Amino acid sequence: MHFDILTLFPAMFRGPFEESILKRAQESGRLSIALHNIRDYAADKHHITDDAPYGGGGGMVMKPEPIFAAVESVLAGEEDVPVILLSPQGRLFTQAVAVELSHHPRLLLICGRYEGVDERVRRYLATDEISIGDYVLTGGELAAMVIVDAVTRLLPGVLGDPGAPYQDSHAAGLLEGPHYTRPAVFRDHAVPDILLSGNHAAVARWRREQALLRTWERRPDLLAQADLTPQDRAFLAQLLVKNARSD
Ligand code: 9D3
Repeated sequence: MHFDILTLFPAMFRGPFEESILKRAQESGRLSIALHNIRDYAADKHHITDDAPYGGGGGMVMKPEPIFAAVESVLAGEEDVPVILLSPQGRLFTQAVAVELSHHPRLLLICGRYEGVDERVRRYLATDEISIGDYVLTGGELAAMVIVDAVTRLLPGVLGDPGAPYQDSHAAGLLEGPHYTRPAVFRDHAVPDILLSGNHAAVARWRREQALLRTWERRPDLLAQADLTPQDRAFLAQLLVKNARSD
């Protein structure tokens, strides 16, 4: 996967991209990231990238010319590369969107600043517009980092062993249950006996039920989309009955 990121603040990215999994993915050639400073594409003497909004009002708007020039120069006629504008008005970034994006070989991300970008960027340059959630950031840079991170871990080979438990899609769409490691008793708090029992089938069932329980308690909205077995549904039905009795 190759990412081109257009930003006024390329230095913001250096730390997150130079550690851990993103660093290793780059070293192994599975990920490459090119940071492009939008300011370098401003044609005027002062490299101005923003201007006052037409119609008045406060704040500044990012000018279209440097962003169009940057995208055209970076893509150099290459077709079918999604041009993604990060903005609070975009479609919500979810795991399904991360999976969709991971199927492209190359993505271009445009990070806005100030009150936003000139509407012509959205209408005539971007092919997609994404928000990472309903809260207000100072710009698109952190959103771009979130997308790079979530997409990269989906690329083949990036997380290593394809049979590893954390790649188990069985739990997809549910919250995870509790995890424990040594010691078996920490400050009087014991690890659940079942995990020490050696009964693998019973452990698997317990973990599944803990995941279902936690999802039901904290994110019941997720259950509607989750891939549930008849046994899962029976467990949830029994939770519902217990809950009704305790009301
Ligand atoms: C007062 C109107 N504001 C919209 C809520 C203006 C505004 C605030 C912050 C316009 C842009 C921004 C900067 N945010 C982003 O560029 C951004 C963002 C976000 O703020 N939240 C979630 N996802 C994203 S992606 C890009």
